[in-house]
Amino acid sequence: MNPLLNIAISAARRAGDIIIRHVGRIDRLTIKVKERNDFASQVDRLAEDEIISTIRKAHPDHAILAEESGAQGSDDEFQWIIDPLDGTTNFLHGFPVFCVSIALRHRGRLEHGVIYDPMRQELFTSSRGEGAQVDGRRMRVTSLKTLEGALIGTGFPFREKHNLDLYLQMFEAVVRKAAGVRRPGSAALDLAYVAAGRMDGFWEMGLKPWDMAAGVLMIQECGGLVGHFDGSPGFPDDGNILAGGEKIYQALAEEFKPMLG
Ligand code: 2AM
Ligand code: CA
Repeated sequence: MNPLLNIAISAARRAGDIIIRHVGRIDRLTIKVKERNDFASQVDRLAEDEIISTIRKAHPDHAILAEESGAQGSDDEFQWIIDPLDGTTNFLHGFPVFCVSIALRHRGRLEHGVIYDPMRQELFTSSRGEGAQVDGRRMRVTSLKTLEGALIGTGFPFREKHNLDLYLQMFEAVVRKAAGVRRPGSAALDLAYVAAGRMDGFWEMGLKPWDMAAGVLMIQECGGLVGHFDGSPGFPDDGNILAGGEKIYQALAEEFKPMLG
């Protein structure tokens, strides 16, 4: 196995262990919102420090872009893109859907991606040109051709509420056409599920690079498409991501296009 992918796997597992040690340590009935958020950011920090020190031990010269500590180093050679705990709100509630996401970009191109679900101990891995695996088994995106029968994942807008009107239009269209819509609450894990064909498509607004990077590579390596709401391809730098098996991606883009200004 590629040594860089191995480092990502080892870092993700270590971070997952830290997260699991803290699950359920918060008493929702007595603790104040502020204290809960502090607790979450402490766990995020611990997990992120573990990931960064694992990487730094092997590659002190590599750049890092991480949710908690931000950007260190330049992104023109190797850059690790890290979300130490994706699905923090779920984690805080003991709702068992969250993950660690780590990607490695080289000269702007995604090379490796790892998403680890510490509750199920499921490991999703991908390297460019090598496909993607869940616990070593080859993953494939859906081959479904129409929204009828499709299970579509999404996330609700949380930051810019002015997007809510557009989002609700999209939501209505998908609810009317698809077999089901799910909102699990961890965008990175959702993207891994699209790669695995567990969901046929996915869209969400306002995501950050660390929510998406590893999952984007996985979906592409599994034959799926990733891009913008209008169906144009490419990494969604604006944070508005559309993803899915080829036909489902196109069908969602056809629904969304008339809604976009
Ligand atoms: P996070 O848990 O790492 O913050 C869910 O819609 C997705 O949005 C998750 O990947 C979550 O990542 C991200 N997100 C970022 N900020 C959020 C917020 N304030 N509330 C809910 N989700 C948020
Ligand atoms: Ca995240």
